[in-house]
Amino acid sequence: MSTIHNLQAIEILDSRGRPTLEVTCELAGGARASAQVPSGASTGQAEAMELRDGDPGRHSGMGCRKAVLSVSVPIANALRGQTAKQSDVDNTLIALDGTANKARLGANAILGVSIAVARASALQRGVPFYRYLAEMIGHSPKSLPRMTINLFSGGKHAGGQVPVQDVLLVPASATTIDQGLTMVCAVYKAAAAAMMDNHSARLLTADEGGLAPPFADVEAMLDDTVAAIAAAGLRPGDDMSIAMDIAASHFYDDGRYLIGTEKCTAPEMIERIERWVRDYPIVSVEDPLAENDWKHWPAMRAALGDLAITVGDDLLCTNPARIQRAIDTNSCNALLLKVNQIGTLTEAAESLRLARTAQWSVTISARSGETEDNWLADLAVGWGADQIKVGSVTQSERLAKYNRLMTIEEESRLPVVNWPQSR
Ligand code: 2PG
Ligand code: MG
Repeated sequence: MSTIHNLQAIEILDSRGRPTLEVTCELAGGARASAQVPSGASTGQAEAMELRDGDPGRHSGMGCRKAVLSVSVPIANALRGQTAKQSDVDNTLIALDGTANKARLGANAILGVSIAVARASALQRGVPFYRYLAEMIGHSPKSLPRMTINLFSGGKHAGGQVPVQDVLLVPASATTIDQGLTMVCAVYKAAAAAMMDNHSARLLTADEGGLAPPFADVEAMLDDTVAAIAAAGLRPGDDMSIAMDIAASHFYDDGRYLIGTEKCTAPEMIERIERWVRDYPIVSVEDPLAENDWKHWPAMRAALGDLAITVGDDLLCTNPARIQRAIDTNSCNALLLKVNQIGTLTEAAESLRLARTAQWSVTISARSGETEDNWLADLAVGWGADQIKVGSVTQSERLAKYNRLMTIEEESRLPVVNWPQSR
């Protein structure tokens, strides 16, 4: 295995026009690879901390020059000459940072290094990145993930015109990535064409490219989804199912969920979501309750039963301790895995392992602030994700991942994982 020769970083801009990092790793063997770092908006409280400059005169304090320095000075000094074995590299990063939430060196700096080192190692070995990532966890990829693709957005990604953050399409009957994307593009076009008729609105899109008209309520969002599926000539529930990211932490206040003008208790919220799942072909519900409402998650999970998977995002923050708590309390049965919530590939792999031990489903997810980098597609294939969540089909920072999936499909000939059962 090669040793690390150098690490450096530059500040670049993400899909929201906010600074982020591109980290480059050079191995002594000659391989040189870069990785760009994503950033969330609807972040969980337990997420690892990005290091931002805090200088109000530059990018409203969001600059990443301090994180760039973290890479080029302390991290580069600590890793230079060390072998590029991923667990050793990541453990050095964790020890060097020394905080529980990566606040000193910055989770953004640490993630960039973790991925850049892995990518350079794959290049050095001459193996596709997804195969290298698979080997890292002792996995042999047998399938491609099923896509969950944003159609409509609200919440923090769209100015809060409806509380629920995302309604996503799941091309259930597609047997290939190419077919799934073709189906989703048809539904997206049908929904876009209906914007003016239904909402007297021009095409307004949210951070991840989802359409964001001024829906009267969440039911209208779901009705429009089913109508767009049908308008594209597809069968709701058979060809195209629905996933939701409720992102409930972001409309939870003082023990109540604020849905429009109503202030719901947790049991009322559970009842409402169960009704949505019964009334619409919904197969996956993410963050139906707030991240610290642990008391009510088991009842939520029980209410969804086998109808839809109960996915923890803000609840879990890809954090092994929180995942273990959710397993012990039967609070959910699916993990949303975002590497930057925890910081390194090695820690995220531990989260994946825990989820798999509990026989959970796993969705590997992008962030609302993304870059044109495509490593997420390799990660989702390499780590055998059941689902991948990237955003919509109209922006290049999203399409970079879908296009990479198509390339992997072409070269690997792997089938798309068989999920969900139609309903
Ligand atoms: C989420 C993600 C992606 P963010 O909530 O699942 O949609 O959003 O990156 O803003 O946390
Ligand atoms: Mg989420």
